[in-house]
Amino acid sequence: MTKDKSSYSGKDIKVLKGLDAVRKRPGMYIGTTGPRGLHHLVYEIVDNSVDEALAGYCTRIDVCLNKDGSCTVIDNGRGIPVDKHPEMHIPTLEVVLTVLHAGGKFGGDGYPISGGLHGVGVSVVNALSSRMIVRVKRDGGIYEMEFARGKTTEKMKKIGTSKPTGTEVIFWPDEEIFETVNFDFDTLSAHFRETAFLTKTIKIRFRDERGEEPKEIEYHFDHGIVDYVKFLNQNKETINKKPIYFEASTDAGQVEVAMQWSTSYNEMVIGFANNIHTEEGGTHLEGFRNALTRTINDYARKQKLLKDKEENLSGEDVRSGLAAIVSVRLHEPQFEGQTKTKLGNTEIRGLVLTAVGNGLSEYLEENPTPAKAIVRKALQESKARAAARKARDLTRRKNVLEGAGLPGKLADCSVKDPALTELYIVEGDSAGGSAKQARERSYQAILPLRGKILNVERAPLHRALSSDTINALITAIGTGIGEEFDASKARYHRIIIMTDADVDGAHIAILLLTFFFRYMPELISLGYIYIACPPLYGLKKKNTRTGKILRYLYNDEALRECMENLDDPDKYDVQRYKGLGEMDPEQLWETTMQPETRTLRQVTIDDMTDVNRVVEALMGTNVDSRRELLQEHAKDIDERFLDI
Ligand code: 0RA
Repeated sequence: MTKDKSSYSGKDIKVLKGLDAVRKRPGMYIGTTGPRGLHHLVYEIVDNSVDEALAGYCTRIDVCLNKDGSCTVIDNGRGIPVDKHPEMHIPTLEVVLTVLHAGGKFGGDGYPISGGLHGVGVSVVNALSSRMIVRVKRDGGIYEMEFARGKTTEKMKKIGTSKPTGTEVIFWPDEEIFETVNFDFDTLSAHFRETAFLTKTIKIRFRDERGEEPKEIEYHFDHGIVDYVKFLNQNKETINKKPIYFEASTDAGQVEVAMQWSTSYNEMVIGFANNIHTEEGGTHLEGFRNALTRTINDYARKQKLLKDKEENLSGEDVRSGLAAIVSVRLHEPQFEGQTKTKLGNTEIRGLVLTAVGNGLSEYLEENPTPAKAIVRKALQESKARAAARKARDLTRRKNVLEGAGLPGKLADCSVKDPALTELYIVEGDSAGGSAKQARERSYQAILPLRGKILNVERAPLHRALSSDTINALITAIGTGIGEEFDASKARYHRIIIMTDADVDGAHIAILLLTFFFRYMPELISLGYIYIACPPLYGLKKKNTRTGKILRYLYNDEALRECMENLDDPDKYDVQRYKGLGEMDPEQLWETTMQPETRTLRQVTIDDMTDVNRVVEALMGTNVDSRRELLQEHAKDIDERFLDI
């Protein structure tokens, strides 16, 4: 691509504010100082390199995790400008790295469209690094500068000459700021894969040199988001073998869409705005869904696949089994919502609506065989849904007749404000009984589940909805599911899965997580779903009548450590709890339910794609992919389940 490389100069950069603010309140800039915030540092630098790629100047990015805890990001873009800044009278490079929000992104024509993690800038990374080295190849030279905690420690100097251009950043995340400075290879790798899917021109090479054996992976996808939907559907039987793809652009921005249906029942429509995953949706997805439903119905009617008197296919019908990527790029994205991942720009709705309307109807006209298969799949879904609705209406009426909207087994709490209440989902009637006695009934509700929980990954919706357990869960939680889902109707803001600390308990927990992931994923995003951690062992003195437990131990390592530190281990007995039912209500309260002493693990979704793949592989019907995944993760399988 040929572009005028001299179009940008120091004057385009607007100066805003110092970096002390960032160190004082890091959360304001990177969300958290936990692992998520730590990884955001890497994304921020890489996103700047990606911006160079989107502007047509950069083709490869190398990321390396170094033995000394630092991270190196190298790109072959234009390089950060090194000329003297007209207002600040220091090198522009120094301005970009030491002044908050300095960057071509804010005004100026340096960039056509910028990504960036909500565009906080490389200076934020500098502020939060105990040390940073930047090398720039530009204007024929190689320039180097060094910083510590956002302050210049070595002025810019020329250290060599170079024809090729580019930027290299090495940074050491500050231990004074972050809870942990240990980068996770898998988390970063999944993010780079996503970035590479969304930016087809880019090659991202990722190395980890920290371990004995260095690890390395390279991402490059010639077909971009088309490769992405194929990846999402890799274990499934597809309906349109070749993903549908189209793109469009107007003054409002650009849109790119790829879509492919499979015979599965779930919907996987993922939206991005400037490469940022919009977890909470937004105008781009509204436009997409609207156009999709309308276009498929129009086509079905025209082809007489849908009779005149028949009702329209619903949005859920047409999206059943659909994997789609909707990626938009725009100049000034507005991010709204609880986690600032909902796109708010209204002009984007129309852009996507028109693009999908035109692109999809053209595809359907030109490809009658897959087009008809897609409509047939939606028709099937519609019939199943009608049958399920009938069944549900029946149970509803039954509930009304019985005078209660809530499941009979639910022992509800008396407080009504959901922000204060908790629902314990408990395996088995006996544990349920203990939990009912143990609980604080003002704000803790108990829902005991008897028998097997349906694996919703393998069941079509109408079957899931005829399961008593699933119905009890849905009515107790109160949000509804699918198009009726409304997070604000949640009756509890803490929903706690409490199962035995054994294999069966883990299995039940996974089935429940699968249910939440498929039917109420927003509750996971909102952080409402938790897993209770009951103790595995109780330690008590031998030959005492009271049998009082001195200590509870939650895993094998804690037990080993505890035994090593006892002066005379022979004086003690260790009791292994096989189930929640073995603890008396008081013990259950103390160890697992009392807010001051219990341990809860909040369930989070870091990467939808990976979770989706894992859930599909583990819970779906493809035996080979399940075996592969289990073998791959034989060591840490338990952790992986619980981190879904
Ligand atoms: C400010 C202005 C320009 C580029 C960059 C910063 C830039 C930052 C980073 C961070 C990592 N790699 C980067 N590459 C470039 C515009 C430069 C121009 O118009 O020539």
